[in-house]
Amino acid sequence: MRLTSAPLVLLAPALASAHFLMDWPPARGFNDDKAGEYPCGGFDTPSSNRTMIPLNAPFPIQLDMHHTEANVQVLIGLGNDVGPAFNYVLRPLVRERGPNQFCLGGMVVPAMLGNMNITDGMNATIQVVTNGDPEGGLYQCADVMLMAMPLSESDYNAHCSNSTGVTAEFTNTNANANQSTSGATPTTTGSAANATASGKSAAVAVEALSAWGLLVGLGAAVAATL
Ligand SMILES: *[C@@H]1O[C@H](CO)[C@@H](O)[C@H](O)[C@H]1NC(C)=O
Ligand SMILES: *[C@@H]1O[C@H](CO)[C@@H](O)[C@H](O)[C@H]1NC(C)=O
Ligand SMILES: *[C@@H]1O[C@H](CO)[C@@H](O)[C@H](O)[C@H]1NC(C)=O
Ligand SMILES: *[C@@H]1O[C@H](CO)[C@@H](O)[C@H](O)[C@H]1NC(C)=O
Ligand SMILES: *[C@@H]1O[C@H](CO)[C@@H](O)[C@H](O)[C@H]1NC(C)=O
Ligand SMILES: CC(=O)N[C@H]1CO[C@H](CO)[C@@H](O)[C@@H]1O
Ligand SMILES: [Cu+2]
Repeated sequence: MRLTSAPLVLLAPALASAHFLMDWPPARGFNDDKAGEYPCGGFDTPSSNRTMIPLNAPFPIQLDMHHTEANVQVLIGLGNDVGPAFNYVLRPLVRERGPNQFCLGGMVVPAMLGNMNITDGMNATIQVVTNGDPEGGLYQCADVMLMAMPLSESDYNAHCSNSTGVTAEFTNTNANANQSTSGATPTTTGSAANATASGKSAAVAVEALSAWGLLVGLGAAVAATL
């Protein structure tokens, strides 16, 4: 992103249709025409240059949103070349509003995902899915190495900012972001609506969902304070 930020500024009008960009961890690549191809927006080959992210400790995902609202979901696949196998949900559907910088804070890859023990140095690919223009999905992937070392506060903060007016509602719905329309009312379950109604009850409701239950609860609390 550091390398491309200057051209992005220059080309800003031309990039109005760029859907969304995954700035950190840096995406494999972005191609406006292929952004709707599952998985990874047309980039099938893992990057040889992986970004180190912490295992079992919080990290941010920094996105650059080019729509005024979007449904956002974060998936992860474990291994050196996950192909289309993004088997774990790191963050269920988030309803985001407002253009430009959007940070998904407090992301955590737990030491155990499903029945997989994640070890220091294991590789993985994180995929951010949003809804399309107006149908289908938009996809961006980042290849990472999971390290048993937390991010420093300065590293975290350097990759987590929200533009003024950007808001997010966290849900615990199972809906995939690419299955919901671009409208203001994505298809969600009753529990999703409840999750945004009260941080406290949301935390209780999602606890059974284990790995990301706490995060969703925290997220709802954050959303409630916005
Ligand atoms: C939609 O995304 C899910 C994962 O969230 C994926 O399994 C599915 O293949 C995608 N659908 C299409 C049509 O690409
Ligand atoms: C992770 O990927 C890198 C290349 O990006 C590779 O050098 C390394 O061996 C991989 N780690 C494991 C545990 O396979
Ligand atoms: C490798 O990744 C780092 C951090 O993501 C980035 O700063 C650097 O420019 C990348 N290098 C190459 C050759 O892509
Ligand atoms: C940005 O907003 C998101 C969602 O509400 C939150 O997770 C994140 O912590 C915020 N980050 C900053 C730096 O405000
Ligand atoms: C994961 O680690 C736990 C605790 O060390 C162990 O009991 C379990 O058998 C491991 N599971 C796998 C699939 O290796
Ligand atoms: C479990 C639960 O409390 N479900 C409620 C969620 O909210 C809807 C209305 O938005 C209620 O109808 C459900 O009973
Ligand atoms: Cu778009």
